[in-house]
Amino acid sequence: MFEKLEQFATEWVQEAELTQRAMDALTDASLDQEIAAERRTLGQIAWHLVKSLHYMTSCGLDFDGPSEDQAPSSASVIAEGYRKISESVLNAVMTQWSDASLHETTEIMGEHWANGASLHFTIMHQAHHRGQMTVLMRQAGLTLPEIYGPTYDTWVRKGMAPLL
Ligand code: NI
Repeated sequence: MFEKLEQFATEWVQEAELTQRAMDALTDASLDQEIAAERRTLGQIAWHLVKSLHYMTSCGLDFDGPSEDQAPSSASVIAEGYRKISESVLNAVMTQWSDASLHETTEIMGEHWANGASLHFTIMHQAHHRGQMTVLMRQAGLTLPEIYGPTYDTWVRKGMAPLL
């Protein structure tokens, strides 16, 4: 639950930067990497992150999002889509809401959610799917960006034994 717009802005800028790193590391060929046969692919999860930010419009914010439901086959289109909407959601929150708006509630699937809680959920949801992405990215043979700390590749690059 965020109580103040500035708290959200600070956290969002950091989290969006980490997510953008993952998005920018995608390649077209990697997008077809599946969780399991006939289940979501890396491209679909990445696109879900782009699309799902637009759910915040159901809490009264007004900003544009991509209309395509199907995940694009271009990694750069997905990465640019994320760059755009992650800035749009921040801009909408900061210009259309006040600290008081964060305490106002919206009914979401029969539950009353404070807007500040919805924003927090958005960040947690993003971290969840970003974690799924990095596993699939590894399976697709990509070099992973650092998210909350060094990766296997970081240790190798530094000439150190990778931590288990
Ligand atoms: Ni989801």
